Amino acid sequence: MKKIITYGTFDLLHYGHINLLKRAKSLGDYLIVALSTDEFNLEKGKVCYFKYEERKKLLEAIRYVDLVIPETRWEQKISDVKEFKIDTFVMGDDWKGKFDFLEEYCEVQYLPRTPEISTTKIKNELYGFNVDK
Ligand code: C2G
Repeated sequence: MKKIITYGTFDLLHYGHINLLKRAKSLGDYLIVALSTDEFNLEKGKVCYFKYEERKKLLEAIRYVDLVIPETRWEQKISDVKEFKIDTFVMGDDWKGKFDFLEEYCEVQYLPRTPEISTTKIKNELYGFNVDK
């Protein structure tokens, strides 16, 4: 069984996220999503609309997602890859190059983002003014 892992906040879940998860799952048989906790998001400078448990419920309802685990810190990726015996680490290409250190432990793939959509764009258009994250 080929195991895939990806990481993210997935707030205000949208089709760009779904495109990423669908392509990530197509690379193997089992997809783990490491979901940023509310506390870790603050470290990332993000304030989520949906709390962790709500974002987790949404992700668990997606057919491509097999398991959701918490992402609590930047440094957990190597231990996650080892613990879950991951074959491929996947991220959108806005992160291109940032996680190449994982190539020592698994395949690393950066997939093209869905360009026209983002959580920030949704917030800006709904609120009618610029939010920074
Ligand atoms: N994504 C995408 N297309 C979009 C928006 C997001 O492909 N239009 C991808 C991102 O590239 C990422 C995933 O969806 O791979 C989740 O995006 P975010 O929730 O914004 O994740 P991020 O805040 O970048 O967190 O340790 C890694 C971090 O937790 C990544």
